[in-house]
Amino acid sequence: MNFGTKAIHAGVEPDPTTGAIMTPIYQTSTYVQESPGKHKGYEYARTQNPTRDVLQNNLAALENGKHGICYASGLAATDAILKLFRPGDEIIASNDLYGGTYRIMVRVFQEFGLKFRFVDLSDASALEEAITPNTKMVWIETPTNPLLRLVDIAAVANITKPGGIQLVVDNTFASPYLQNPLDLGADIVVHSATKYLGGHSDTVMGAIVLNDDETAQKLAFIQNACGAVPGPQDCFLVLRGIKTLHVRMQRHCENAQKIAEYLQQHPKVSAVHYPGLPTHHGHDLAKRQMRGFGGMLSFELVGDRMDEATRVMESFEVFSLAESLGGVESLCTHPASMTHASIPADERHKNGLKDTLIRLSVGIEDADDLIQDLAQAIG
Ligand code: P1T
Repeated sequence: MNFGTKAIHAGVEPDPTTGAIMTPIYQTSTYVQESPGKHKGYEYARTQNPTRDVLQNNLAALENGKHGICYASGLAATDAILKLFRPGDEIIASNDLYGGTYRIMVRVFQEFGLKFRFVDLSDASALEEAITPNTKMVWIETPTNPLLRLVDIAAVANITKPGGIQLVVDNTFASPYLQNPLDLGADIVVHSATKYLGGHSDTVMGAIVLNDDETAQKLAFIQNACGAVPGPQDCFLVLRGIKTLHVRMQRHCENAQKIAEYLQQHPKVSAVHYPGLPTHHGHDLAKRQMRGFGGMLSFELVGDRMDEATRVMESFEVFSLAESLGGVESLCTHPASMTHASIPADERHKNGLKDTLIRLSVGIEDADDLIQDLAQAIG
């Protein structure tokens, strides 16, 4: 089955009791048993829910994986993965990554004895130097948030595989339509389903897809034992969002490419970070690893002045200034004060994230209107 057909049909069957073509929202906390232990496979809704089951199976199919497991948010999914490790275990993560991911690693799990090292993995050979006998996991985003750096998943997997190190790829920015990390050698794929999967800025959710049965069992145990499960209404919304994922992503990519090209020739713009530009350091890798360049980009203004960046962000009429990404509407974000504020300023600066960086989540409106909005805001 090809992607669009899988997005609409994989794991989805008409409702067995009524034939409803749309998966019902099983809004229930418990299930009636005929006799103690004699039931229809469902006992309590933290443990199992039919709406959630359908979504999990659909997501597994989209990522070409065996198991899909959903959580209450992207960070709840990250939390579940980090709980697979023990004090003393070392984790190497990309140095450009979502601020909340950095925060849960350093402010929560480091307190419990996990050790983290943040490395620029856009050169995969830097990883070899960072690995120690205690390294248990490598965590990458590609493209990264917010600098859109590319990491070579297959090259990293070649380094992690022989030592049995788990390779986790946060595939939120690409979505499964553009990239399937498991096919490239990753062990675990994680998503903030809040973003492109949901696609309509109306729900918060996380998802994990993987092939290994034993790790899947542990993650499903954590899902139930720790309880960070998504509600059935949210599962329905993400399932509905996924039905148009392929169509939305095509327009996100088209619009973002046009905007990146517009910004690149703008005399007041000094840098544009978008893998679809031939000048991007990872353009050739993106062509190999992804099926399109995505809807996210970031840019810098000539002069690097905060007052000028603020003026631009306040001047948008179509773009909305807000955290998050991946919805149908275009958003503008200021990473230094919003999504990445939990990373200390000196760490951000060291990694190349300037206080003046502006990030765009390019929506699926008409590209001409978006470009006109940028033109009037930048001036
Ligand atoms: O917000 P939540 O569903 O918990 O997902 C966290 C998360 C994980 N991974 C990546 C790459 C992300 O971008 C996020 C959330 N990011 C934003 C809210 C943002 O605006 O960047």
